[in-house]
Amino acid sequence: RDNKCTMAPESRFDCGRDRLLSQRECEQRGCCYAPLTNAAGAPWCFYPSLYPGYEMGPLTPTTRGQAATLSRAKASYLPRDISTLRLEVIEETAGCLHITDPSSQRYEVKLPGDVPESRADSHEIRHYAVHLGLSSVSCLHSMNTTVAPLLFADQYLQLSTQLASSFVSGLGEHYTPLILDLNWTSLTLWNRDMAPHADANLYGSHPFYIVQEEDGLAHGVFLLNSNAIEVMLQPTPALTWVSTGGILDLYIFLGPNPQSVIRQYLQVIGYPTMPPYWSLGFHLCRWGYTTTTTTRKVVERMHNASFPLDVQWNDLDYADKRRIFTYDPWRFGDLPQMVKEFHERGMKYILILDPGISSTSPSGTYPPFDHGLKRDVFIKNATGNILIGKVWPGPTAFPDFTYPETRKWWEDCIRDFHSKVPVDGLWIDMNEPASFVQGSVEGCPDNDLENPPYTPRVVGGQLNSGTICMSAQQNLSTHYNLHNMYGLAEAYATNRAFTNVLGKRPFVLSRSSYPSIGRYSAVWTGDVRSDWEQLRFSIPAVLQFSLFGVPLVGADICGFGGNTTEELCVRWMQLGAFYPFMRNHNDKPNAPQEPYVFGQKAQAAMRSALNLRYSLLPFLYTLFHHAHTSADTVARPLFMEFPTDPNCQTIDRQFLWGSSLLISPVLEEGAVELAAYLPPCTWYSLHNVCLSGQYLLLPAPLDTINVHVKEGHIIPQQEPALTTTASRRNPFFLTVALSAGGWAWGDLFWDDGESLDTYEMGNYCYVTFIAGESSFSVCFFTQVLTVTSLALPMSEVFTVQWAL
Ligand code: MIG
Repeated sequence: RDNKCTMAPESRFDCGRDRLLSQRECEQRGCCYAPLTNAAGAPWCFYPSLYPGYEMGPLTPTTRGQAATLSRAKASYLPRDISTLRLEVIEETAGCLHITDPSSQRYEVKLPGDVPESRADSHEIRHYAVHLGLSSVSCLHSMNTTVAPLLFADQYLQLSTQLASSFVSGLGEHYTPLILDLNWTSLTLWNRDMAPHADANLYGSHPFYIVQEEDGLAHGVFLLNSNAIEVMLQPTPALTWVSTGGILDLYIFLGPNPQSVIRQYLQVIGYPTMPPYWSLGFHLCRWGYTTTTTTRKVVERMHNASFPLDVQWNDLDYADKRRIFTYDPWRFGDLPQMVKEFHERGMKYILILDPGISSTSPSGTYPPFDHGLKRDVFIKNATGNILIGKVWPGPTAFPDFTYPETRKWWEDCIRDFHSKVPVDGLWIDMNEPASFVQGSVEGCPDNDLENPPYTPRVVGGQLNSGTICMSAQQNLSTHYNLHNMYGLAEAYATNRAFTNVLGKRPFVLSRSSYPSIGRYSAVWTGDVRSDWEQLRFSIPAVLQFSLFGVPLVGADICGFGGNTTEELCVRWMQLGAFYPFMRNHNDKPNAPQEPYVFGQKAQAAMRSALNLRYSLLPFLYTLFHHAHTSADTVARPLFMEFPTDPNCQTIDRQFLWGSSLLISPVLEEGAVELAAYLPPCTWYSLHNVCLSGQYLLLPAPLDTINVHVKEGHIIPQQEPALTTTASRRNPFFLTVALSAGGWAWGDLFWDDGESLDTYEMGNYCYVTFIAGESSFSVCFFTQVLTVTSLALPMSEVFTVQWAL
């Protein structure tokens, strides 16, 4: 017995995860008990090397792969243990392990929308499996899940796996570096209205991780499960999934490189949507633009100070008594007129929608609630009455977006509102869903859903903290099972409804997220504070959403909480100019942070960052095209592009746009230079300074953000303007960075920027640029329709003017 308990502290797997155990209780479980004084975090009660668990029966072929029965002779220590399981090992898709209870129908995740179309390269996954000589059984082994016992009880599912390396990313949404800390940390996936800070479960849940292995190889794992999940990370290196329900539906993506891991993941959850062109422009928002007069003045001052601005926003201020689908008759009485004026300037307008529907307006005065009642769209409590929580308008009911009739009602609400206020985008906030009372105004019943045998570490200590009751009833299942998908369901409903209303590409911005949300919505990283640390952590936050298939993402520029400073705001505008989604947003009580409130020097720096972004929008838009059609990432971690360069494995203070533009922002107060890493090849600044070398100290005065083009690439650009409506009419130009061999390549996707399915229907233009041998050619649709030969200048980076 003893020698089964002698593993090194870092290789111990916790046997007392569900609760704290005394020595006696630990040993009653048949586990090892050995206190440690010097290995902080390692468990004292842990599984011995041989611990009784499920025995696997023979594998028999199924239509999808092979299946076996798992059975255990003696129940585990967990309540409502399930002693017979069905294991299916699936070979046709990336799905590898599928573990269910054959004797009862357990909740299983169903992502909204159609199953993603099978993509041209969907055989890639099987191809690699064959290539690596994996049979279904070795697929099991490639995970090495035998390091600790599998547990499967009604409300506690546990699976451990060894990790191929310590370079693990993903498992959002958390406030972490890009590479997760494996030193006995735990990450809970439970959507929560919570300002980003360490050790907290935040707005979204993404049970997906990617592991960088040796030699540039990578693999990824996705647990398709929407219950509360806690992931334990330990230095073995190893990882343990604990979920409070559902089934174990585990996908393994074999890569072999990081970018193909992400593509394989997105083949399961869906490729990102193509955003409207204007949504890549600059967005300005704050809580506290209290009237249309104020809002108009903001636009006026931006314009007068020559700052590009595509989209003006309003927060809750616009709504009458904070009720969505209404507007305040006094402060926002001429809202429709204001939106019209913005449109006449070539601008767009977005406002906020919270899901909570006020339930206390006098009957007949607030149609969204009255109609919702009639159409039975609201979530019910355990006894079948409408569950009432509390949000900004006071007592509120919550639409059940998993119910088809709710989605129709939502579309009717949007259509009706849009006929009065022709908004261009919708901002869906508070959709964790957040509530100011725990569970409901009447509390929650005392049962196993509200107080499960094991509650993962969540902010507030209980699953129903800051949200609605777990035993609330939705069309598809209980809220206990569906909570993490509330925001996704709302984003899906909003995207579909808004598409039908507009007949154009919709723009939706969601706070809460779950896998596949990138098909429907952009995401922002919530209530970040105005400080340097939060500026710095916004990069891994944005890059993580890239890994999750949500390329259109950004943090609130200059910070949401607290007052910004001029220097911080300049640096944040410079970095924010390279967030795929660029919005400056501020909380109500704070000092203003619109670009025009600062001194002339700061304004000049912000203006040049904005103009730089606007000049690069054709390139950014083309990257979104590749995200939409090939699941490429837009904002890209260095390790994706240079997987074999060990120096890139952990970098998250710099990042790339696509494969050719390297962004190295200043993240420290007072800094005027910056230690940057340039992967080995030649890089050019946009001002024709050639750099090579690896670790460099780059000058970075306040008016500068360092951006470098990789040799061999051509960046399509356009003269900036105050809106994309105007900039899209400006001449294009190309920045060409020749390789040592004297050639370069680039491309451009161009369409009208707003129609639906332009790629799918062929209403676009795709241009390839090739420079080499003193000639320059422009090819349309890869066939050479127009070839312009020009004498190339002798310098290594140069600009070509060109008109489409
Ligand atoms: O409880 O609508 O994250 O961006 O300004 C705060 C007011 C509600 C939270 C969002 C924030 C927004 C704010 N909202």
